[in-house]
Amino acid sequence: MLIVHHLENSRSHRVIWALEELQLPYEIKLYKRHPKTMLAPESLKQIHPIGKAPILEDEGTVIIESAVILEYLRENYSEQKLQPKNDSDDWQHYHYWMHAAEGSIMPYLVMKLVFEKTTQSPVPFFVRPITKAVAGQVFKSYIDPALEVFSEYLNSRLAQSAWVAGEDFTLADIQLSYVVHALTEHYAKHRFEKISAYYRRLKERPAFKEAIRKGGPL
Ligand SMILES: N[C@@H](CCC(=O)N[C@@H](CS)C(=O)NCC(=O)O)C(=O)O
Repeated sequence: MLIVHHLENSRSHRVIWALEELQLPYEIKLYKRHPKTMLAPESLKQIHPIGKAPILEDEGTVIIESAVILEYLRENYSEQKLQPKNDSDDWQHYHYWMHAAEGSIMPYLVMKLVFEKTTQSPVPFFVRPITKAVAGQVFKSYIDPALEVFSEYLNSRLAQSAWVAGEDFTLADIQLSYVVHALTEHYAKHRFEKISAYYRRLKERPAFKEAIRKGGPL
């Protein structure tokens, strides 16, 4: 039996979503975040020493990293579903978005969140303008221009095809969904028409909704 070690309100929603798309039997083990720090509980480290979600267990094999998990499902269980058609150029796009989501785009989104939190954390009133100025400068010179480039590139990709790896929905769309959520809701605020329409299409998929129903809200 496949077991998803799922942290509430997290990226591990994507693994449940993929399992729903593939209509595979699986079990969810739910972990709660620490109410103050929002970190994963120590018990996740008993499954894998890194202690971050998602973790997939398959008959004693323990797999971490969402892209690795999705690729494991593709190689072992998908029967060629949720992937581009054989020998098409779409594979290039598939691999790019599968890796870029966590490897290239997510770090900017996490940095933005961390800097935003820093400016909100309690500091003496005379220090606050300094933390705000530093964060503002980092946003302006480093984080926001990078997010703009990724958003424009994704928007132009979605002007060419319905899904990121061509005309068929694939696991790369699932992997990218968390980034799309953060870009649309928090960074770009629906400035990119194609990304916003794509985001709506992702959320309309029955398997997406079922994953929310079983794993809890994002
Ligand atoms: N790149 C990893 C990210 C893993 C990760 O940071 N997961 C978060 C969930 S959104 C987590 O476990 N956070 C809790 C913690 O850091 O304690 C992946 O895609 O699997």
